[in-house]
Amino acid sequence: MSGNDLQRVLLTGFEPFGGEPVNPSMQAVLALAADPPPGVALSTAILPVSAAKTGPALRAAIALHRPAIVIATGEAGGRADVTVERVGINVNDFRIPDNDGAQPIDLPVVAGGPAAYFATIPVRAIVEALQEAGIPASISNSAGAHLCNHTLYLLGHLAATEYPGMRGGFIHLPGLPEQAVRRPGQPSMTTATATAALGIVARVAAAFRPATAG
Ligand code: PCA
Repeated sequence: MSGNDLQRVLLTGFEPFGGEPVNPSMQAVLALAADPPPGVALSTAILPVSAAKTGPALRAAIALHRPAIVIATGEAGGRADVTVERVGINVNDFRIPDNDGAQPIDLPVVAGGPAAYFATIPVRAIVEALQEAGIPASISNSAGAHLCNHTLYLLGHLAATEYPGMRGGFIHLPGLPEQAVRRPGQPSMTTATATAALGIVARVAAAFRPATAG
């Protein structure tokens, strides 16, 4: 396969937020940037956790890298496995303030936009590939209403309005052991496992060819 056959994957992580010193998504994305999985043309970006800045940073990364597929990732502290999000809804309803102190409640991500966009990466195949590799994973039917959901919604909206054919999805990662140790009973996943998981996600998403009409 020539390099030109590879579909470029843009993998994004988020900066730490909510007073945490680290974000597992940032750690895993940086690790993959340093050691990309074979067979994937990979670009990476770390996004700010900000209602005002996340969208512009996502747009800038897409304009720069021109990916066929965008896989955004973030932290879902308290979840026990890698969750592949199915849908982004047109709601900003932040449980906690973002890193600028903003906390939109009951507002749309895109005023006048559709209610929701489904992820366009193969969510079920990704979950199955992760499980086959011995990594706990499941489909999630809600990405919440903070910046992770916001990002998944924006990916759908950008594909619908500016980047036809671009596919997008969102992966939530559990907290890191060093975070969970301060919250007894909270599940966690190491950066090594989370990094392996995102490598698998990128490979499965890039190998997938959606059925074309006709
Ligand atoms: N998790 C938050 C926002 C940034 C992140 O890593 C979320 O689940 O929306």
